[in-house]
Amino acid sequence: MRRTLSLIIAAGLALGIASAAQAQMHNHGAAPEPAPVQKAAAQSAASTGKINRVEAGKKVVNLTHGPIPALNWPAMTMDFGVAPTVDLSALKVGDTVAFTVGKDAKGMYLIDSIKPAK
Ligand SMILES: [Cu+2]
Repeated sequence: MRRTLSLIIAAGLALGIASAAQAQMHNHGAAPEPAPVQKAAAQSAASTGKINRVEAGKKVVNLTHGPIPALNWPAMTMDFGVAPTVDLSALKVGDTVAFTVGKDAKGMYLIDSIKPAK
């Protein structure tokens, strides 16, 4: 009995570790939070990053960004969707940029402003 219990605990710990590892994974584009009756007033979080790729036609940029404490994100490299109103034509690979990221109507993270940073 005691042995069974510790096996269960060990399994639970393993699961806990697995889900912690998953939280580290880079998939915060699709916010898994079950959005309750929450805000149309999504706040934007500001950060800086470096451009690795620009796909102006698809409105996607790949950035290596610093930590974004407001979103609880570590530093990472990722693709971002970019709001339709944002002009990507001035951005080049290798540019350091200042950007803000908010959420679109579906709760997807989306860059709502981005510009070269000095
Ligand atoms: Cu990221």
